[in-house]
Amino acid sequence: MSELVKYSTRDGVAIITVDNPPVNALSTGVPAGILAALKTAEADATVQAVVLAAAGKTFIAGADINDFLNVVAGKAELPVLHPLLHALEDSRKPVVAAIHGMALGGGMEVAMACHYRVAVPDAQVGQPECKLGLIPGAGGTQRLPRLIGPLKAAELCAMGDPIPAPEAVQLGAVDQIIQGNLVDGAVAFAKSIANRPAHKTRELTAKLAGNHSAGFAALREQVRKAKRNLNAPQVAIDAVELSTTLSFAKGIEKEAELFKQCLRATEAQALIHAFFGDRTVAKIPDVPKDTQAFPVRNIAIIGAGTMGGGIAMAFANVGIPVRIKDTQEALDRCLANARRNYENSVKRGRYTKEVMEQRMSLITPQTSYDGFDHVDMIIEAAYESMPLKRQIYSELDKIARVDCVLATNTSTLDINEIAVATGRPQMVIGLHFFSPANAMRLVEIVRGSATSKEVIATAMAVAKALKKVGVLVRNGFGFVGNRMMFPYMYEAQFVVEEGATPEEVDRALAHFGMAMGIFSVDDLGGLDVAARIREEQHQFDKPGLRKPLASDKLVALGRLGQKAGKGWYLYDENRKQTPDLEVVALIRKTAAEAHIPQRTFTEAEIIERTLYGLINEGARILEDGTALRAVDIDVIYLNGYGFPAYRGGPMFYADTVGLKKIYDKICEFREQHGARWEPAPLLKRLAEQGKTFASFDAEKAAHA
Ligand code: 3H9
Repeated sequence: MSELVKYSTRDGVAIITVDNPPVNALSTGVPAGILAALKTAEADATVQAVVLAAAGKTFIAGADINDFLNVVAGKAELPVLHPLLHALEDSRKPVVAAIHGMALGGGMEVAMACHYRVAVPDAQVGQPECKLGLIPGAGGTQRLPRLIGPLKAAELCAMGDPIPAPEAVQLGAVDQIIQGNLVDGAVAFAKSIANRPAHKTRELTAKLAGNHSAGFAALREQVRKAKRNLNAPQVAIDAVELSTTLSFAKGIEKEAELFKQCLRATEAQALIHAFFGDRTVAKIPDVPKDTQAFPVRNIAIIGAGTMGGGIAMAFANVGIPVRIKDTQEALDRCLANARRNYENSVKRGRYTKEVMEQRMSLITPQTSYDGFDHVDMIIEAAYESMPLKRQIYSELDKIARVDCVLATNTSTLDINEIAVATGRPQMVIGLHFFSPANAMRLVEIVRGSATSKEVIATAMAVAKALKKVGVLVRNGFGFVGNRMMFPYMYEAQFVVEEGATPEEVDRALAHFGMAMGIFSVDDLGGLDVAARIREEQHQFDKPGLRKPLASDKLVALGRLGQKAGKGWYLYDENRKQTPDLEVVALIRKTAAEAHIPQRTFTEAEIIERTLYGLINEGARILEDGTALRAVDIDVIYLNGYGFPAYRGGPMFYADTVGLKKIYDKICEFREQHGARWEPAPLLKRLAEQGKTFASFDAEKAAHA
């Protein structure tokens, strides 16, 4: 038949099997292959019914997302699935979709065009297109409401989360759960319904009846809050609502129009960039996929502070036993925090009390190194002090197995200096978790100059096992994320010293889409922590370099941020933040004493002054190889720093603005504000050549 679609028959039932690894996407050749197989089944008089199944780990996971990039680049036409879907629906022989793994997007749309859907109990179905800035584009917004009702359909299309097969049965999207072998069960099911008249989903109308306008209005509001600043989820609701007023044919036409509008918007391109970015970061040119990773079946942590405790929970959450060492007092606090955290999740219905107890039982607190000689990985999460870390590592060197991976959770210290405190620097790596480590998705994986490829492969595998995204970076102050944050944070402080308020700056950043404004971030991290780093790193020692002034004054007043109840803002006992006129007065006084001219700022100016500094540092990081690719920087900022996914990350955002425009603005800032705004050489080069950071990545990949 075709390499991508296999055909066989059994007991009068044709079995069409999509076989397009890894996820059976509807790539070129797949829809045509299914259609050809269907024709064969229809022409075969011995066939009474058809089963549409898929090989490998999943049913069809959707359209091939690469095709969309080609469409936007003008290299391909949009794939049209309707002829296949109509053929399935119009087939004279009943067609049963047999679902395992996931039926997503176009995969669910294919399944809904079949006359019946059966699934294994742990299968999931959904329309996740809005997570890519899209809406279902092959009838999903018109068939799903006919199966499960318009409001539920709109909710699924707008939220994008898949639902388990048993729930899909209750809603009417799946007809039967198959226990045991799926294809056997599907064939038996197909035989049982072979002589019954089959419904065409597009002709169903019963569930569309009634007035749903109040429900749609409420859903729009709910989605507006849950999917802040996103357009596609709202468009998905619009498209589903059309199913209640338009014929199926007209609804499909309108859906196609809306789909195309979404596809051409920056939102879709940014979210597709983020989707592939999450997967690209796993590809490390000099660490091939088949590099042997060390198994990590159990771990130990040194330090039961906020980070150590969060890391312990992250491992316990995925069933990996953890020993955690500290003083009894610190351990008691850590375990109490973990329990409180888990109890909150139980209260919210995320999991049962039994799951919580099982996770707690995986964390073993201890004040000694007992058992550290058995574990596969030791993560040191001690206070940020080089002498302390060096001492810990020299102790570990005597205890840990030779094949034990030694990871440090430092966010500022030199991995190489830590590594040489052991006789095995090749086993040492940085695992920079972000707080709260049990919840935040990002781990910067820091390779030292001696770190072995096997240890890198192990760290990447551990991040994946923790359901986090691990991004490999090189050693160097602040690695990638924090190094870029400093120019961003200081520029924000200069802007307030020139006349804006912290609230105005944070509001502009919130409107841009940042999860938190930079002053709120500074309050969360602690102004004293930032001040210590400023001191230790001699960040402003260079003569002529402008130094932020107000932050030191706040520290001197004990305004250390959230933990002190006051920093750039005031905080109540629930950590609710309010602006503080005293802070604004202090900033104005400081500026007057330093003769800093005052002015007002537009939101656009605030964004340029703050984020262009961050992007400029990103360009330096790319050029000096601290990050492997621009997309790695984007993934770091999307997953660890609250950068809005619909802008694709700072480097992707820079490409959408245009590097020439950013470069010109930075040159203008250099004229106005001096050498700290020196444009990064790579930015200059790319801007002059009319190129993008994405093209830089592509050229690098081509030469790898
Ligand atoms: C759509 O269907 C629009 C329709 O309405 C019709 C319009 C006309 N295409 O995630 P993994 C790759 S929109 C191309 O690591 P997992 C992925 O890049 C689509 N490639 O595996 C990776 O490649 P590599 C709606 C895809 O087991 C490899 O497969 N569907 C696609 O952790 C393995 O992926 C979605 O949004 C694709 N559709 O998770 C579903 N999907 O190895 C998107 C995956 O080179 N996919 N790849 O890095 C997923 O959510 C997850 O991949 C899935 C498996 C849950 C299926």
